[in-house]
Amino acid sequence: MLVNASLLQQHNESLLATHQLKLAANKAELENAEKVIGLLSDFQVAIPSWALGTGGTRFGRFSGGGEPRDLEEKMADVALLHQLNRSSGAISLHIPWDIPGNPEKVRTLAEQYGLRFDAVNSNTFQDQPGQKLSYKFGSLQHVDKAVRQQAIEHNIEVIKHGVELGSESLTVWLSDGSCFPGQLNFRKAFQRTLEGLQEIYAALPADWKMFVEYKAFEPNFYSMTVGDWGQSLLYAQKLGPKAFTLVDLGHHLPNANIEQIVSLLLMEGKLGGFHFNDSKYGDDDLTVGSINPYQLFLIFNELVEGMNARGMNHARDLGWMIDASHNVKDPLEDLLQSVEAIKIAYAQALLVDADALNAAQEMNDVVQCQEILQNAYRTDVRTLVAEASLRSGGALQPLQVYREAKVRKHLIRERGEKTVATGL
Ligand SMILES: [Mn+2]
Repeated sequence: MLVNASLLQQHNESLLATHQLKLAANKAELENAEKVIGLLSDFQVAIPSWALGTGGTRFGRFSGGGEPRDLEEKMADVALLHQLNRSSGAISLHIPWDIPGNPEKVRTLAEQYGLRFDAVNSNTFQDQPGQKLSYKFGSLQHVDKAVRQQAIEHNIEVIKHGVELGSESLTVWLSDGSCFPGQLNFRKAFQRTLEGLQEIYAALPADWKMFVEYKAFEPNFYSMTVGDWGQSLLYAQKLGPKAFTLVDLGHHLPNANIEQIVSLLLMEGKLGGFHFNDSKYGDDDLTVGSINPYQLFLIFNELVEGMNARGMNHARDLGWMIDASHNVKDPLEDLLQSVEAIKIAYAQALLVDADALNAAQEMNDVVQCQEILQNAYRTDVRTLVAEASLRSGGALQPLQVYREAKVRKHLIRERGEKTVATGL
């Protein structure tokens, strides 16, 4: 469902006077306010299909009601988010959970909603019903060539689905690894995985990218075969120019300096994409910016600095996506919060005075460096984010409209109390 246009308009009108006062104050204080608003309007964050339903833990899953039951309903949910914030104009599919039955129909629907298809995601971390061979001991790393071949074929199948929908990238996340010392020969596991990735890479269309996502631990707890950015970069370098590292914020060991990782990957031209979420302990899949918004800002600061250094287009040259799914919030409300947090951090990073920071760094003026960063971080940019949404036809306060329109109540009436959106 989409929100009634007149309700959206009423909402914006009711907040407009106060909004304009705040905007005038922002513009008086920030000389690049207009530029920031323009960049925010261009910025789009892809929504993963699996975040539209309530996530679970290995202990249980509590359905929220009104969750999308199929791909069309998932697209409808993303279209609603995009209607409200004008920044969620892309959807990332998971195969086999979201195999498009009728690609042509799905494409037409996406066009009607103004959505495009972001990276398609393969799945060799689960056994599917009727699957011939098991991934219990890994997929591309497996000691049995037949299992490796099955995983390669699945990834090529995923590319085909993506091509049908107009997607331009494949994200490969492997759960491969080992749970106990001695279980695996690290070198053989790496080589087998590389060979598999090479076959998948060879099946990529000319204008496609492959994102190699890493993760420090879980589901394997002793070693992961793509365990950190060094290993991912090694694969990406060996694969070729269409292969890139994908950084998922939750896939690091505690206290890792993710902003430094981002900076160096950008320097090497090997940062391909991003999965946003937040965490306190591990891969917690919590709402972006809910635990450590300063870290998110520092990451964006390096992204902006690094992209500018390479003359990259902020909105188009990297894949931006949310990857979170948990179990206590309305997933759509959570996604509105996530996108808002991303735009806030991005806007704050755009406020960093790069020349002044560079000058302070060259003078070893450590205090001034911190002042410059924190001055940007402590600026309230919410009005700039709201203005970008308003100018693009969205809501000044997307979450508020979502609640005023009683979206979840309508969705439950339409789809029922107990529906399941993900394949977990
Ligand atoms: Mn991820």
